[in-house]
Amino acid sequence: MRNGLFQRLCTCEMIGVWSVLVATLVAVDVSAADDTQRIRYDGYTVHQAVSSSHDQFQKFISEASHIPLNFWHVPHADNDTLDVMVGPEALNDLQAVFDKLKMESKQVVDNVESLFEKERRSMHHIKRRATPSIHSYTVNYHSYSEIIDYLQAVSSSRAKSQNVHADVFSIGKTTQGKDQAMIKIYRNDGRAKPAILIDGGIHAREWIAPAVVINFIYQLAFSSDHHISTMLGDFDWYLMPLVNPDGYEYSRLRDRSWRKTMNVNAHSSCKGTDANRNFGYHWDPYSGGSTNPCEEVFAGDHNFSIPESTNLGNFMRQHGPSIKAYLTFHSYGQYFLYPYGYSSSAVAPDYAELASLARAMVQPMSSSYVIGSSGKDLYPAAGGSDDYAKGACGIKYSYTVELPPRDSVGGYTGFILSPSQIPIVAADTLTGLKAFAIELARRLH
Ligand code: 0X9
Ligand code: ZN
Repeated sequence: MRNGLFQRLCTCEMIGVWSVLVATLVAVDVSAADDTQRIRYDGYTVHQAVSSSHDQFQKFISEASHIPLNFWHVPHADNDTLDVMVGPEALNDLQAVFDKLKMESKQVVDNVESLFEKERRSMHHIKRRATPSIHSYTVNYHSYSEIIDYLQAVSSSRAKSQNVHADVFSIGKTTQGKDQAMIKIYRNDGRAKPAILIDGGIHAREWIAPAVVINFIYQLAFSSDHHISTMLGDFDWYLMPLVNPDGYEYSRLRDRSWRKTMNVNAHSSCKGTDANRNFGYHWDPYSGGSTNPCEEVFAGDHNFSIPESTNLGNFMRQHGPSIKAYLTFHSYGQYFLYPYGYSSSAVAPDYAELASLARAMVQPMSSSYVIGSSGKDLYPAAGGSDDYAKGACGIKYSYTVELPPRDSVGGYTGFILSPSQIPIVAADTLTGLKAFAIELARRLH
């Protein structure tokens, strides 16, 4: 990582339907992780219980409202699991609620701090060179500043090529002043093309999502595979690895289980908003969200109350007519969700087309995904970016992809995934993305 506090990264031209936009990106340097300031989870455990129905889950929420819990996974369907982290002092209270509601449960992590430590160790084992190769960014988790360096390196390396271009620009700044960096990868062959928008990292702790987007950027920019060439012939690609860099840095350096953004909330000492409850299409904090700033799913005081969702929403609205598909990567559980998520009765009229395109993507992949309509087949949550893309911006094919694992893999659980898994998950997702783009191009022709 470079040391300068503020680093001017690039001035790059955005070429396209919106004429010329000049943007500068500023990388805010973050100090190396200081373990004394890290929130520790010694003795914390994660429990997995089966939730038979939405009703039972709601009962659980109300019975457990007095217990300090951190939800790693909320059930997305009937008989799905509920993964919840609890501190040692509240363990008996949690067990009592499980018993009262007759919910079967098992302990899946016996010491959360050891799991986090194991992840940190596995990241350090990967050698870093003084001058990292562009490829080296694809095999580990990286800081915000390194991700900006990576995008810049991809862009300048592509600038030497006449064929494929990669323009880096900022769609706006976060609460803490970091740039929300986007890279547009495209082949300039004189034809206006439809676009596909992909993002990751709306939720801070879901590190595999930015890592998968970073890998996909690498493939699009450098692979000589003929499918990639077709994908660049058919579409322009907008890729944003990190929608929520403030939260991501906080989860890297201070609290590994952090989900939200980092904004200060009025009349509360609790920071942050769940950016995926804050988009302005049928925004409703009472549908899968919360009005309490201390909750992980705090939806904000009103829709678009934070810059992270506002900037992305503005981008989607401005480019909605050219963007034909939007994929937002989250983790975990291996779900492929399409709108609408805001209520259990809202189903997109063209849901069958969305479901069949999702099936086309998942079919050649080795991981199996559950495909469904967020609110109806699964559990409702309003204010998602997927709903906004479709409902407000007219982006027909809009999806939330919950990446692996389903629950645990190789002793890692949930959003703690060894860096050795990054290339595996990324390669499988790439297989799906190729199928997705081929099928989408066929439908658009
Ligand atoms: O709850 C979410 O925001 C997503 N799941 S996660 O475990 N990554 O937090 C699912 C969002 C699905 N889409 C909508 N409800 N609109
Ligand atoms: Zn998420």
